[in-house]
Amino acid sequence: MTDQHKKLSKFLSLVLRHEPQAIGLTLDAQGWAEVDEFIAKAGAHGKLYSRTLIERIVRDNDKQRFKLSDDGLRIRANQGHSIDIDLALQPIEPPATLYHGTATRFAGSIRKTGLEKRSRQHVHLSLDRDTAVKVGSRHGTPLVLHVRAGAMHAQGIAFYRADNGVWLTDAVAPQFIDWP
Ligand code: HQG
Repeated sequence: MTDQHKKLSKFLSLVLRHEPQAIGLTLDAQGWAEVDEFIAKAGAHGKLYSRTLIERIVRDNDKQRFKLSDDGLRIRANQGHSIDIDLALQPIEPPATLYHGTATRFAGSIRKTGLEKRSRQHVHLSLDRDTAVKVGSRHGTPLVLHVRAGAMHAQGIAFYRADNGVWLTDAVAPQFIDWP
């Protein structure tokens, strides 16, 4: 992927997750945009996409951040939104343990209140430790917390798996977190 493609991939992420209004785009309630409308409106803001380029971005994205509808006419981000949309994911049973990557400097606060979704729509959890290390490293010295997802689920707390494999839940109370 060229640098230019990376930039256009990041801009697509910005529009679909956080700021559709930046190019005058409206997403539907489940976060979908019309591909042709996105191309036209992004183009009017100096960002030049083609359908082929969008298909490539979707296919090659390292975290599979985007999804095209089956008919190829619409696109949405798989997760990570700050805007209020409903991904309409079905709750499913999680594995016994999931991992959350954070930074050591957040430890004191997380011990008090547990994991909160902050600016996003969910708390993001990973199936494997390595991914959690990477997620945590974005914020500073990584700290990997073990979340007792199975126990939470047994108490009726809902879990979802986004189309790119990221696990999502509303919040994780301190009693469900195991510290390293
Ligand atoms: C922390 C990336 C203090 C939380 C990744 C995290 C992921 C608290 C930060 C996705 C806290 C929020 C999401 C509390 C939570 N006190 N800090 N009580 N509760 N936090 O970026 O999980 O590249 O919104 O630990 O791969 O880091 O965007 O969430 O450190 O999948 O596709 O508050 O974003 O994917 O940070 O990352 P974020 P995240 P993309």
